[in-house]
Amino acid sequence: LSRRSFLGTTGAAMVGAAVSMSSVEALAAGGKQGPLNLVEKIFEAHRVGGELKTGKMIALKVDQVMNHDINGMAWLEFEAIGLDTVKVPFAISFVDHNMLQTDYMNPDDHIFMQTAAAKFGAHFSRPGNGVCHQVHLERFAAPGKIYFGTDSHTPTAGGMGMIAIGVGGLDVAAMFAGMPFEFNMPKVVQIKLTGNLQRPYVTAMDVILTILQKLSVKGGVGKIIEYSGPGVANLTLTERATITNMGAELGATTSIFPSDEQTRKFLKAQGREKEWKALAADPGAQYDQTIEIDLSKLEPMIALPWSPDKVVPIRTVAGKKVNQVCIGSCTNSSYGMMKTVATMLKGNTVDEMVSLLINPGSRQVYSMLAKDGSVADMIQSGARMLESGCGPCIGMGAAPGSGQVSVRSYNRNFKGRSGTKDAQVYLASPISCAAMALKGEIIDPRDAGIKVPMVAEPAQYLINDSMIVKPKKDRSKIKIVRGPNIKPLPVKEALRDTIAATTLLKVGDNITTDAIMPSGAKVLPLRMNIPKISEHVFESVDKTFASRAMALKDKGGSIIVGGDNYGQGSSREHAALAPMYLGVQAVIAKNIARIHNSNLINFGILPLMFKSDEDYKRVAQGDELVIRNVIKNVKGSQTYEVENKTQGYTFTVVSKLNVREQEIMV
Ligand code: MIC
Ligand code: SF4
Repeated sequence: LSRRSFLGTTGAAMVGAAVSMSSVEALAAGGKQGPLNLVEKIFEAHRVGGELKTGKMIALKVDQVMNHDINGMAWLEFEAIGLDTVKVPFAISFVDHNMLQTDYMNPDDHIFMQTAAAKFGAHFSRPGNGVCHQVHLERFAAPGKIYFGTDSHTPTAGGMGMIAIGVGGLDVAAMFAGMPFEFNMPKVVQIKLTGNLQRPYVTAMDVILTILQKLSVKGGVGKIIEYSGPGVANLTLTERATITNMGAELGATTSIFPSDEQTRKFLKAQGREKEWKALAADPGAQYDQTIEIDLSKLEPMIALPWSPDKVVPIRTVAGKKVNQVCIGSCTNSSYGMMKTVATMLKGNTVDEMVSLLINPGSRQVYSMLAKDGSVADMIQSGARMLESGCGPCIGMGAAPGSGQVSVRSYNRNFKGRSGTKDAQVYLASPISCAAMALKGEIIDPRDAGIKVPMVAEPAQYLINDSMIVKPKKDRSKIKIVRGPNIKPLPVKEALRDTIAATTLLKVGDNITTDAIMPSGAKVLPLRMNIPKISEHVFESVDKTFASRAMALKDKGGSIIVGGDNYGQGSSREHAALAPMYLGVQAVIAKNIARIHNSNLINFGILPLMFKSDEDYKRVAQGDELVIRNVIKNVKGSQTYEVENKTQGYTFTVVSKLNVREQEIMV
């Protein structure tokens, strides 16, 4: 293993931890008797170590792995591991996020990604081919498989009856290298669906918005959501994918649907019927919790600014003027839904105060809409067509004006994510969005007086994989192209035995990775340039954070104090990597969101939890804290005494690292 980068410590530890785990732990033990739920079935078929038991460590063989262009770093990390080829059955890189080409930076990233994928034997989905989750669902997802990606919405593929989980880039680099994935088995929650949706006005988006209203952005933490019940059969595969996509907003590890005739129908229409198999929970399977939802009772819903769980029925907030509407993204881009929108727009005109932007999630859907005339109907109505990519969802173009109201069929509306800090971003179904674009105000689509057709998914999709570059057999002459935007990985220091650092920032509950490390057109092109991107850490919360942290970097460094669900939202590893670069030693929070927690560990920042709310309340920004015997405690009691030198008292915090994480940490 190379010692050139932080992987010298972290990567080596990851490899070591994985190898020791899979050879030491005997497979014979740890199985489960009796009826299995769907998650357990797929886990058991992939288990290479550990136990199939809630809260216990389990190691899984991985079938498919992906990264995308804002986590191109995963290739730098893979390089540092020192292998010349990926060792996982299927690997793919997508370019879909960083699509604006206003200078050399993003195109440098694209060519780096393409040549790295080619060199190491991965597939490459070219810019313009679509958003990773939509494309993966169409062309690669298959029932029963296990799939990991550097993106929190990887669970979109759970609609296909597979396990699909979002993780950090370094985890993906390890999986590119063929390592199993090890984690603590989450709880499995059953959501039992009954009844039928009141189509066309009530959609899959309204299902998941309703679930978000009930469970909140913390409701899925530490859980996998398994859908079942008589209501499932009537949901199409693409509707299921909308629901599993936004399971990420619940904080769930992933969400999954059974594989049935709907699944077969979709795969057949994609020319992949051979990949189908039926999969469902055994009768009598056990769950940690069961929630029932009657689909017939749902109505059109909307999430208010600035959290996807601030959900209310649309009719309760009707009448507010709308300035921008965005339809598409990885959440709601099925052909059927897009064609429905086109038919609503046909012969009508978008309100003169509304800018309507449409980004179909994949080139497949876009081409089909172009062929059948839907794109012309959209353009004629006054819509602005964007390319198949993330676009406005991640603030890459189309930022709303100051204080403007933007309604989107997307999955996230965190403050500032649109590119405009005070823009009021709402989330609703594509049908609700189209009605609002025409009426110029927030309106329940049932009250808009617009005909909404029922457009079914087609029996045959338009298949053309020419923008997915397959790996070549002879890769010896391929050179990885590194433009000036591709900077080497920063070096990670070893974990200190005594952390004596300043509480540089204290924040409240539900702080998102968007707040820690913003996205948007100015920041995203810096993803391969850690010193530069680090200047933007926490800029919307505290403009001086980065410079104050840099000043303390050589004087003991800093500590961040967080509330509940710290680091919720995305898989953004830069939300850990950039703080590491700025000298952050530890995060002490009430609790830390799953992917962010592992990103912190991967980049050597110690994730610690308060034992009482009182301790959280008492510690103040600016306090000097000292934590001793860190190394011993990481591998031992995982309990740490923290001396607050400024206020003169001591409190206790804990870490919850599994064996593998302990090895990575020290
Ligand atoms: C997002 O939707 O926030 C992103 C951009 O797709 C992220 C990925 C990232 O920031 O690295 C995600 O969801 O994980
Ligand atoms: Fe792209 Fe938005 Fe989907 Fe993230 S949530 S993958 S930014 S479309």
